[in-house]
Amino acid sequence: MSHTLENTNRIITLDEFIIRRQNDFEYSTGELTALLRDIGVAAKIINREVNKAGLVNILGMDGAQNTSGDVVQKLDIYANQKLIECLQNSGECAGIGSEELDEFVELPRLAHKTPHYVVVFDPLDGSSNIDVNVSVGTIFGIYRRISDPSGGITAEDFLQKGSNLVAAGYVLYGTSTLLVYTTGNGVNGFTLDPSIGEFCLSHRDIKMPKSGLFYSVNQGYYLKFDVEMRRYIDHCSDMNYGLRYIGSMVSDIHRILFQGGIFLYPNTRKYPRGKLRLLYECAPLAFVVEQAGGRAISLGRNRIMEIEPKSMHQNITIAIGSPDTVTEMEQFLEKYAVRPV
Ligand code: FBP
Repeated sequence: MSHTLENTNRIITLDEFIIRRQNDFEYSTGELTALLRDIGVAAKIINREVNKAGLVNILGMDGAQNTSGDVVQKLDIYANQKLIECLQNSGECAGIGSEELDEFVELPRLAHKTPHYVVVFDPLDGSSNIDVNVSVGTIFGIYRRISDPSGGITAEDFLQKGSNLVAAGYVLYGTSTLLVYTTGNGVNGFTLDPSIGEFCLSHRDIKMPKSGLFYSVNQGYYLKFDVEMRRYIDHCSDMNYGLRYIGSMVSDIHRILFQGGIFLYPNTRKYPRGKLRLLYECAPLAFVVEQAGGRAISLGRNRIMEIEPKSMHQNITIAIGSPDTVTEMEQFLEKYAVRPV
């Protein structure tokens, strides 16, 4: 019997899975494989620090603020640094864009390498939850660069639509640590087995429920939402949907991937264009959710994956989750909208 990935229940590590699925990629030269492995290594290092955060002096604020005005946590900085370091291992990454850095950064080139990819990431999403031991995550997206690989990277290499992503995913540092990713051929999840230090295939070909009875929004902002959003939230409670909001998008999206439902971050007075970042949070998670059968739109009713970023730290409103539940929300926007967002 040939040892295909499908008909086996032996341990399949992330590395083996990536190599065996390499031919799924359009440009399957091993470069993307090496990049995904670099991200896997960074995730293990960050996981080690997150897990012992309470024991070492890495909790709390660094005191600095990032471009979006968020107070930066020490672990944010650490995670950011580790991702940058690890993405230099294979030499396949020409540059990075991080939620924690104002501008993109060109990475030093390895002698015999011509890197064709750039990576965007939110090193530690939900960072406001770190100090209270609530799950946080790393979000990443990989684009094939547009600029000439023999030259330097440019902003256009990063300001690409989500539909240009060649791979995207997240690492969830929760009760266990999971890496979930897609290359456009379905979504698979790998659980870190600390005893062997390997991410092992644990969730094969994840498919999101078509609808769900959970909605996820910071209802504390209810009075600051537009009328159509308030009408939709009223509808959710009329329908006895359960409200679940962890306050770290990766954790909320991960729950919806398995239990269904919808996650919303609408525009508010404080965030007139929404709070979440198109490049580092919304587009990569939209790619994963769509590949699992879900939907992701802005409250302007545009498909997140089709929105062209205008700047590295562009904010966007988002409704993401089970296809039927997002469509139901969309109908509320159409019915009650008083002005296009
Ligand atoms: P960070 O990436 O800076 O952590 O911000 C994003 C985030 O924490 C999301 O993970 C979460 O969904 C949202 O902000 C929570 O925002 P709010 O506290 O306004 O509800």
